[in-house]
Amino acid sequence: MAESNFVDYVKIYCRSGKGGRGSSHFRREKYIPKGGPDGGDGGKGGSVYIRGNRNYWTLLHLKFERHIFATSGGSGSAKRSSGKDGEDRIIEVPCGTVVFDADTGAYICDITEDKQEVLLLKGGRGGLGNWNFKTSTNQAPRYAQPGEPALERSVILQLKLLADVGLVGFPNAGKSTLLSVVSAAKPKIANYPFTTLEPNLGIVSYRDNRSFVMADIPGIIEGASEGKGLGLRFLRHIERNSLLLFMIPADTGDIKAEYEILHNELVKYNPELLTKSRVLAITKVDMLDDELIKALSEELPGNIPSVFISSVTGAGIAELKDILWNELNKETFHDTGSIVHKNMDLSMCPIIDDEDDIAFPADDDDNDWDEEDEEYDGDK
Ligand SMILES: Nc1nc2c(ncn2[C@@H]2O[C@H](COP(=O)(O)OP(=O)(O)OP(=O)(O)O)[C@@H](O)[C@H]2O)c(=O)[nH]1
Ligand SMILES: [Mg+2]
Repeated sequence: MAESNFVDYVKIYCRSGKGGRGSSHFRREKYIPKGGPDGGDGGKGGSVYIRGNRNYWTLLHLKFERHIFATSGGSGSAKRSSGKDGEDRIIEVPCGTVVFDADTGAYICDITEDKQEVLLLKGGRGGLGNWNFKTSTNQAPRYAQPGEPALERSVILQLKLLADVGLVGFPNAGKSTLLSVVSAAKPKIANYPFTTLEPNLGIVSYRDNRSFVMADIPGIIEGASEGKGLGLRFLRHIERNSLLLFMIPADTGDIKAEYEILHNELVKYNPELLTKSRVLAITKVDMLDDELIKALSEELPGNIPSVFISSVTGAGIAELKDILWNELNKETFHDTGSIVHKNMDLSMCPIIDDEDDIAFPADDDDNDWDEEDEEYDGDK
């Protein structure tokens, strides 16, 4: 999966800029003896922000940008000149990105809107120059403040796709085929398990120019919530879907049992998934005759709306869209913003952690502090 373009997890080391040092300087001009302190303030250090950008779909652009450093503020100088402010850095992410602290796994924020901005690290304040400290009793202060130090933090960015309907089913259930039939998406389809290795999104058009987004995620197997199959890695993409469409092929021995397995895996992963609306689709009904369909319909779990579909013949697809649309527009519609993000369990992502061999660079802008040394000569 290393070459995949679908990047939904990155770890980034961020550092804000430190504040510039205040200057300790005295006015020296011809015919102006004892000109008094005139050391300017240091500039403030740049901050690190994270911002939603709807033009991005994945975190691919951040995959090779593992260090994000804002620049430091410049030091103050003579004639009360303030130092230059450091430049901010903005990490642009797709909407649906959740940010966690990489050291503790604690949840930091969730970016769901375009242009939503969250401050990750505040730049250090600049120090005050010595002219600020002039008083009636101390008219020649030699003291100036240093700037505030930089802050640093490693964060994990995790993408949880924003889609209305999530397809949930065992491998080979026909999930990708359905997506390819109802939307313009072209996912890979083949008659073997785990054809789909990364989520696909498609826009399903409905009557009167209305539409909703459907997400096809890799197949789920028993034990997925403990990491089996493609496991946990993709389950998070259905956390935000307001509706889950369970898909079970018509030739399955025991539909109810299979539904229970899928249901249990989801609940084990995150009990909150229980609150979402659910619809059951029995797929590949072209393989059955009417009598068998009738017999099957008596065995279905009674507590959720169900529909028989065939992506090959198109049977039941219109009915499925109607059901999905109705469910999406019910009062119980779950707002994508209302999900509660659990703190991350860092021990659960060993596969991804092997990418984290970040070499921490030396703090190279330390020499900022020496730049203005000549200012100090002024007050000797
Ligand atoms: N007869 C029939 N075959 C279907 C139907 N839908 C899908 N298939 C076949 O079922 C096989 C699996 O379909 P996929 O859409 O790749 O299944 P998937 O659920 O996406 O599978 P994974 O990506 O492996 O999880 C393919 O060979 C499809 O041609 C259907 O409605 N009728
Ligand atoms: Mg598939």
